Amino acid sequence: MNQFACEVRAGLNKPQKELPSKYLYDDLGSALFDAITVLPEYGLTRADSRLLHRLAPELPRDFSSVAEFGSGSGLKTRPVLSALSPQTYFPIDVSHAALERCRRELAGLSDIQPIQASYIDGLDCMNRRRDAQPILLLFLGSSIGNFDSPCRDIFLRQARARMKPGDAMLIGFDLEKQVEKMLDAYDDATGVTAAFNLNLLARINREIGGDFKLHAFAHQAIYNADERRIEMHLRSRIEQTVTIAAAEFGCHFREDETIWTESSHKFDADELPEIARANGYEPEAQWIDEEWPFAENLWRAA
Ligand code: AVI
Repeated sequence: MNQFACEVRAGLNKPQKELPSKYLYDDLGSALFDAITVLPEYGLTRADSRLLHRLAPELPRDFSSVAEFGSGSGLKTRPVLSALSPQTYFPIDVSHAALERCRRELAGLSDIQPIQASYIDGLDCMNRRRDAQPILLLFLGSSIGNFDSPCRDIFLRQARARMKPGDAMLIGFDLEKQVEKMLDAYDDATGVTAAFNLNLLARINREIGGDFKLHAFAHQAIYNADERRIEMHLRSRIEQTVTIAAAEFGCHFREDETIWTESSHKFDADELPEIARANGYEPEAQWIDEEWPFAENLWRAA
Protein backbone atom coordinates (compact mmCIF):
# COMPACT_ATOMS: atom_id res chain seq x y z
CA MET A 1 0.00 0.00 0.00
CA ASN A 2 1.50 3.38 -0.93
CA GLN A 3 2.15 6.17 1.57
CA PHE A 4 -0.87 8.24 0.45
CA ALA A 5 -3.24 5.27 0.90
CA CYS A 6 -1.72 4.45 4.31
CA GLU A 7 -2.11 8.01 5.58
CA VAL A 8 -5.67 8.33 4.23
CA ARG A 9 -6.67 5.11 5.94
CA ALA A 10 -5.05 6.10 9.24
CA GLY A 11 -6.66 9.57 9.17
CA LEU A 12 -10.15 8.30 8.36
CA ASN A 13 -9.90 5.73 11.14
CA LYS A 14 -9.54 8.41 13.84
CA PRO A 15 -12.58 9.36 15.98
CA GLN A 16 -12.40 12.89 14.46
CA LYS A 17 -11.71 11.89 10.87
CA GLU A 18 -8.84 13.83 9.32
CA LEU A 19 -6.68 13.98 6.22
CA PRO A 20 -3.14 15.46 6.09
CA SER A 21 -3.25 18.94 4.58
CA LYS A 22 -0.09 18.34 2.52
CA TYR A 23 -2.26 16.25 0.17
CA LEU A 24 -4.32 19.33 -0.77
CA TYR A 25 -1.46 20.37 -3.06
CA ASP A 26 -1.46 18.18 -6.16
CA ASP A 27 -1.27 20.03 -9.52
CA LEU A 28 -4.96 20.97 -9.44
CA GLY A 29 -4.85 21.83 -5.72
CA SER A 30 -1.80 24.05 -6.25
CA ALA A 31 -3.55 25.85 -9.12
CA LEU A 32 -6.62 26.35 -6.91
CA PHE A 33 -4.40 27.67 -4.11
CA ASP A 34 -2.88 30.18 -6.56
CA ALA A 35 -6.45 31.31 -7.31
CA ILE A 36 -7.14 31.66 -3.56
CA THR A 37 -4.24 34.08 -3.23
CA VAL A 38 -5.99 36.59 -5.53
CA LEU A 39 -9.46 36.30 -3.99
CA PRO A 40 -10.80 39.59 -2.64
CA GLU A 41 -11.62 37.85 0.68
CA TYR A 42 -8.10 36.40 1.12
CA GLY A 43 -5.93 39.37 2.05
CA LEU A 44 -3.04 37.31 3.42
CA THR A 45 -0.92 37.03 0.27
CA ARG A 46 -1.35 40.70 -0.64
CA ALA A 47 -0.33 41.70 2.91
CA ASP A 48 2.74 39.45 2.67
CA SER A 49 3.69 40.98 -0.64
CA ARG A 50 3.14 44.61 0.51
CA LEU A 51 5.36 43.96 3.53
CA LEU A 52 8.12 42.36 1.46
CA HIS A 53 8.26 45.39 -0.82
CA ARG A 54 8.37 47.66 2.23
CA LEU A 55 10.95 45.78 4.27
CA ALA A 56 13.33 44.60 1.53
CA PRO A 57 15.33 47.86 1.45
CA GLU A 58 15.63 47.71 5.28
CA LEU A 59 17.06 44.18 5.43
CA PRO A 60 20.65 43.82 6.70
CA ARG A 61 23.14 43.51 3.83
CA ASP A 62 25.30 40.75 5.31
CA PHE A 63 23.62 37.78 3.60
CA SER A 64 25.54 36.27 0.71
CA SER A 65 22.79 33.77 -0.11
CA VAL A 66 19.05 33.36 0.29
CA ALA A 67 17.15 30.09 0.72
CA GLU A 68 13.38 29.69 0.77
CA PHE A 69 11.08 27.04 2.19
CA GLY A 70 8.14 26.32 -0.09
CA SER A 71 9.24 28.82 -2.72
CA GLY A 72 6.34 28.01 -5.05
CA SER A 73 6.71 30.02 -8.23
CA GLY A 74 9.00 32.54 -6.47
CA LEU A 75 6.85 35.55 -7.42
CA LYS A 76 6.73 37.04 -3.93
CA THR A 77 10.50 36.65 -3.49
CA ARG A 78 11.48 39.12 -6.21
CA PRO A 79 11.72 42.26 -3.99
CA VAL A 80 14.00 40.48 -1.50
CA LEU A 81 16.34 39.22 -4.22
CA SER A 82 16.33 42.60 -5.97
CA ALA A 83 17.31 44.34 -2.72
CA LEU A 84 19.96 41.85 -1.54
CA SER A 85 21.43 40.68 -4.88
CA PRO A 86 22.57 37.42 -3.26
CA GLN A 87 25.22 35.28 -4.94
CA THR A 88 22.98 32.22 -4.70
CA TYR A 89 19.27 31.60 -4.20
CA PHE A 90 18.20 28.12 -3.05
CA PRO A 91 14.43 27.62 -3.53
CA ILE A 92 13.31 24.50 -1.62
CA ASP A 93 10.04 22.90 -2.71
CA VAL A 94 8.62 19.40 -3.22
CA SER A 95 7.09 20.39 -6.55
CA HIS A 96 9.32 20.14 -9.62
CA ALA A 97 6.86 22.26 -11.62
CA ALA A 98 6.95 25.06 -9.02
CA LEU A 99 10.77 25.05 -8.99
CA GLU A 100 10.86 25.32 -12.79
CA ARG A 101 8.46 28.29 -12.69
CA CYS A 102 10.56 29.84 -9.96
CA ARG A 103 13.74 29.46 -12.02
CA ARG A 104 12.06 31.21 -14.97
CA GLU A 105 10.44 33.94 -12.84
CA LEU A 106 13.65 34.94 -11.04
CA ALA A 107 16.20 34.35 -13.82
CA GLY A 108 18.95 36.94 -13.79
CA LEU A 109 18.50 38.00 -10.15
CA SER A 110 20.87 35.40 -8.68
CA ASP A 111 22.52 32.04 -9.33
CA ILE A 112 19.37 29.92 -8.79
CA GLN A 113 19.99 26.43 -7.37
CA PRO A 114 16.60 24.69 -6.92
CA ILE A 115 16.36 21.92 -4.33
CA GLN A 116 13.47 19.50 -4.75
CA ALA A 117 12.94 18.21 -1.22
CA SER A 118 10.95 18.60 1.98
CA TYR A 119 11.94 21.62 4.09
CA ILE A 120 14.43 20.03 6.48
CA ASP A 121 15.97 17.66 3.91
CA GLY A 122 16.29 20.69 1.63
CA LEU A 123 18.15 22.60 4.34
CA ASP A 124 20.58 19.71 4.77
CA CYS A 125 21.14 19.68 1.02
CA MET A 126 21.69 23.45 0.98
CA ASN A 127 24.21 23.19 3.82
CA ARG A 128 26.29 20.81 1.70
CA ARG A 129 26.45 23.44 -1.07
CA ARG A 130 26.71 26.75 0.84
CA ASP A 131 29.78 28.76 1.77
CA ALA A 132 30.59 30.14 5.26
CA GLN A 133 28.82 33.50 4.71
CA PRO A 134 25.48 34.17 6.46
CA ILE A 135 22.31 32.99 4.78
CA LEU A 136 18.83 34.47 4.92
CA LEU A 137 16.15 31.80 5.10
CA LEU A 138 12.66 32.80 3.94
CA PHE A 139 9.49 31.19 5.26
CA LEU A 140 6.74 33.39 3.88
CA GLY A 141 2.96 33.40 3.56
CA SER A 142 2.19 32.15 7.10
CA SER A 143 2.73 28.53 6.08
CA ILE A 144 4.05 28.15 9.64
CA GLY A 145 0.41 28.56 10.71
CA ASN A 146 -0.49 25.27 9.04
CA PHE A 147 1.57 23.33 11.64
CA ASP A 148 -0.04 22.48 14.96
CA SER A 149 1.85 24.09 17.86
CA PRO A 150 4.06 21.14 18.91
CA CYS A 151 5.03 20.42 15.28
CA ARG A 152 5.67 24.13 14.72
CA ASP A 153 8.19 24.23 17.57
CA ILE A 154 9.84 20.98 16.47
CA PHE A 155 10.16 22.35 12.95
CA LEU A 156 11.60 25.70 14.11
CA ARG A 157 14.15 23.89 16.28
CA GLN A 158 15.13 21.50 13.50
CA ALA A 159 15.70 24.46 11.19
CA ARG A 160 17.63 26.34 13.92
CA ALA A 161 19.88 23.32 14.50
CA ARG A 162 20.92 23.51 10.85
CA MET A 163 21.59 27.26 10.83
CA LYS A 164 25.03 28.77 11.48
CA PRO A 165 25.77 31.84 13.65
CA GLY A 166 24.84 34.94 11.65
CA ASP A 167 22.16 33.16 9.61
CA ALA A 168 18.64 34.54 9.94
CA MET A 169 15.07 33.61 9.11
CA LEU A 170 12.47 35.99 7.67
CA ILE A 171 9.17 34.44 8.68
CA GLY A 172 5.56 35.53 8.13
CA PHE A 173 2.67 35.03 10.57
CA ASP A 174 -0.97 35.84 9.87
CA LEU A 175 -2.47 37.70 12.84
CA GLU A 176 -5.84 37.34 14.56
CA LYS A 177 -8.53 39.60 13.17
CA GLN A 178 -12.33 39.88 13.20
CA VAL A 179 -13.78 36.38 13.15
CA GLU A 180 -16.06 37.18 10.21
CA LYS A 181 -13.15 38.43 8.14
CA MET A 182 -11.16 35.27 8.88
CA LEU A 183 -14.10 33.03 8.04
CA ASP A 184 -14.74 34.82 4.73
CA ALA A 185 -11.09 34.33 3.80
CA TYR A 186 -11.53 30.56 4.10
CA ASP A 187 -15.06 30.36 2.69
CA ASP A 188 -15.14 32.77 -0.24
CA ALA A 189 -18.31 33.60 -2.12
CA THR A 190 -17.07 32.21 -5.45
CA GLY A 191 -16.37 28.80 -3.93
CA VAL A 192 -12.67 28.57 -4.85
CA THR A 193 -11.67 27.49 -1.33
CA ALA A 194 -14.50 24.94 -1.35
CA ALA A 195 -13.13 23.52 -4.61
CA PHE A 196 -9.61 23.48 -3.13
CA ASN A 197 -10.88 21.49 -0.16
CA LEU A 198 -13.12 19.10 -2.14
CA ASN A 199 -10.28 18.40 -4.56
CA LEU A 200 -8.71 16.35 -1.78
CA LEU A 201 -11.57 13.83 -2.09
CA ALA A 202 -11.32 13.99 -5.88
CA ARG A 203 -7.60 13.27 -5.57
CA ILE A 204 -8.33 10.20 -3.44
CA ASN A 205 -10.74 9.04 -6.16
CA ARG A 206 -8.17 9.68 -8.92
CA GLU A 207 -5.10 8.25 -7.28
CA ILE A 208 -6.13 5.50 -4.88
CA GLY A 209 -9.49 4.30 -6.15
CA GLY A 210 -11.86 6.13 -3.81
CA ASP A 211 -15.55 6.43 -4.64
CA PHE A 212 -16.30 9.71 -2.84
CA LYS A 213 -19.32 11.48 -4.33
CA LEU A 214 -18.20 15.08 -4.14
CA HIS A 215 -21.75 16.48 -4.07
CA ALA A 216 -22.39 14.52 -0.90
CA PHE A 217 -19.80 16.60 0.98
CA ALA A 218 -19.78 20.31 1.81
CA HIS A 219 -16.84 22.61 2.53
CA GLN A 220 -16.89 24.11 6.00
CA ALA A 221 -14.62 26.68 7.63
CA ILE A 222 -14.88 27.20 11.39
CA TYR A 223 -12.94 29.37 13.81
CA ASN A 224 -11.73 27.45 16.84
CA ALA A 225 -11.31 30.31 19.32
CA ASP A 226 -9.63 28.18 22.02
CA GLU A 227 -6.91 27.05 19.63
CA ARG A 228 -6.93 30.35 17.67
CA ARG A 229 -7.15 28.62 14.32
CA ILE A 230 -9.36 28.40 11.29
CA GLU A 231 -10.17 24.77 10.60
CA MET A 232 -11.27 23.52 7.20
CA HIS A 233 -13.55 20.50 7.24
CA LEU A 234 -15.53 18.46 4.71
CA ARG A 235 -19.00 17.73 6.10
CA SER A 236 -20.92 14.69 4.98
CA ARG A 237 -24.35 15.93 3.85
CA ILE A 238 -25.88 12.47 4.35
CA GLU A 239 -25.21 9.17 6.04
CA GLN A 240 -23.04 7.22 3.59
CA THR A 241 -20.26 4.68 3.13
CA VAL A 242 -17.20 5.32 0.98
CA THR A 243 -14.67 2.74 -0.17
CA ILE A 244 -11.06 3.32 -1.12
CA ALA A 245 -9.76 0.40 -3.14
CA ALA A 246 -5.99 0.91 -2.81
CA ALA A 247 -6.36 1.46 0.93
CA GLU A 248 -8.45 -1.76 1.21
CA PHE A 249 -10.82 0.26 3.31
CA GLY A 250 -14.47 1.20 3.71
CA CYS A 251 -15.46 4.19 5.77
CA HIS A 252 -18.85 5.04 7.22
CA PHE A 253 -20.03 8.65 7.66
CA ARG A 254 -22.90 9.85 9.83
CA GLU A 255 -24.91 12.77 8.49
CA ASP A 256 -23.00 15.98 9.38
CA GLU A 257 -19.85 14.10 10.40
CA THR A 258 -16.73 15.94 9.22
CA ILE A 259 -13.24 15.25 7.94
CA TRP A 260 -10.77 17.84 9.24
CA THR A 261 -8.45 18.76 6.39
CA GLU A 262 -6.40 21.82 7.46
CA SER A 263 -5.67 24.24 10.28
CA SER A 264 -4.50 27.83 9.84
CA HIS A 265 -3.34 29.22 13.15
CA LYS A 266 -3.61 32.94 13.79
CA PHE A 267 -1.21 34.80 16.08
CA ASP A 268 -0.77 37.87 18.23
CA ALA A 269 2.21 40.02 17.15
CA ASP A 270 3.40 40.25 20.78
CA GLU A 271 3.74 36.51 21.22
CA LEU A 272 6.08 36.12 18.21
CA PRO A 273 9.31 37.23 19.95
CA GLU A 274 8.55 34.63 22.66
CA ILE A 275 8.10 31.91 20.05
CA ALA A 276 11.44 32.98 18.53
CA ARG A 277 13.37 32.83 21.83
CA ALA A 278 11.75 29.56 22.92
CA ASN A 279 13.11 27.95 19.77
CA GLY A 280 16.66 29.35 19.78
CA TYR A 281 16.32 32.55 17.74
CA GLU A 282 16.91 36.21 18.64
CA PRO A 283 14.11 38.43 17.28
CA GLU A 284 15.72 41.32 15.40
CA ALA A 285 12.90 43.16 13.61
CA GLN A 286 9.16 42.99 13.00
CA TRP A 287 7.03 44.62 10.31
CA ILE A 288 3.22 44.65 10.48
CA ASP A 289 0.69 45.32 7.72
CA GLU A 290 -2.13 47.42 9.08
CA GLU A 291 -4.59 46.81 6.24
CA TRP A 292 -4.60 43.02 6.76
CA PRO A 293 -2.94 42.32 10.12
CA PHE A 294 0.07 40.19 9.21
CA ALA A 295 3.58 40.21 10.68
CA GLU A 296 6.90 39.62 8.96
CA ASN A 297 9.71 38.84 11.42
CA LEU A 298 13.49 38.73 11.17
CA TRP A 299 14.95 36.21 13.61
CA ARG A 300 18.70 35.65 13.99
CA ALA A 301 20.27 32.31 14.90
CA ALA A 302 21.12 33.17 18.52
C1 AVI B 1 -0.64 27.93 2.61
N1 AVI B 1 -1.39 28.44 3.76
C2 AVI B 1 -0.66 29.51 4.43
C3 AVI B 1 -2.79 28.81 3.45
C4 AVI B 1 -3.49 29.32 4.74
O1 AVI B 1 -4.01 30.43 4.70
O2 AVI B 1 -3.46 28.62 5.74
C5 AVI B 1 -3.56 27.62 2.88
C6 AVI B 1 -5.01 27.92 2.64
N2 AVI B 1 -6.00 27.11 2.90
C7 AVI B 1 -7.14 27.65 2.54
N3 AVI B 1 -6.90 28.85 2.10
C8 AVI B 1 -5.57 29.05 2.13
